[in-house]
Amino acid sequence: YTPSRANQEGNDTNLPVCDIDYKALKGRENITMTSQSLISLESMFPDSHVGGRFKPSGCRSKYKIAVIVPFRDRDSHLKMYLRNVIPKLRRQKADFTIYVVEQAPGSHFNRGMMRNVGFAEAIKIEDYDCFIFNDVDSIFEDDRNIFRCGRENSIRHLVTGVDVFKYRLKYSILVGGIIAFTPEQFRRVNGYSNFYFDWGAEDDDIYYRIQREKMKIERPDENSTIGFMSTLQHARDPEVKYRFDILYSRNNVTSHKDGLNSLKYTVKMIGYKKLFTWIYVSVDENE
Ligand code: BGN
Repeated sequence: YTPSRANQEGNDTNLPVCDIDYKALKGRENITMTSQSLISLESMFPDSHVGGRFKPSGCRSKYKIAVIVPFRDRDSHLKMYLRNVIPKLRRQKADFTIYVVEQAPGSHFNRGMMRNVGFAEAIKIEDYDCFIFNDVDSIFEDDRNIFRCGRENSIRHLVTGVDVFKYRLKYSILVGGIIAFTPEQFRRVNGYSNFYFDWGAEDDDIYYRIQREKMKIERPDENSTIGFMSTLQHARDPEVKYRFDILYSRNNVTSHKDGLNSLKYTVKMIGYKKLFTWIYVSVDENE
């Protein structure tokens, strides 16, 4: 009994392909702050499939989406994330599964690596069409901001403005927060660098990988509020000390051998929960 087999229950192929019903979308909304328990959250969404997969009823989504959320020590953010993001994605009639990739103690947090692990593990479970990497503190405000990938040479960054930067991007090449890659696109850039332990710069690093591959960044309409995002507040994380040096000296030289193809980790546990699939992973910082 594997989740992928369970997900094949019921023959979806007879259903018509879903059209997004733009009238059923709510548009931009304030984030709902909640201190609900996970159990009460689960009871809000009784019809999820094993491992937290959601599928629309009555139609078949065009794409299967994995949402990869790197995680450590942010229980309250995770609950807020689930509370706000799941209803929006359901209104978009997405076929999606959230993967919470939690880094075990013993090494500094490495967000790039957690995203790489999420990709590598999720693709073993299902044949996803699109991977959306989403920080647990980054919540999209508008359900018209459809969670989907760009075509071929176009990486879709789903953010045009961030609340704490006056609803702008901090700088034009920012690709943090929420970003979508097809499996082909993610492999082409060799995923994220594994070098950045602690906070910062791994997103800038992948920007240069995208640029090196001569792919472009697309975003929702910059003249509307559709791409606006709220952030959940937290104490500042320790920063990667030499991130400027790593970013500028190493990226172009080593990105073809630092990333998905050099990723080393140990999966300690996979939990197929009601609202997400939990991947608990340890990495060796000194390797
Ligand atoms: C930047 C960080 C990003 C982060 C954004 C938004 C760096 C490296 C500079 C060379 N980049 O400053 O990682 O997503 O802020 O907070 O620190």
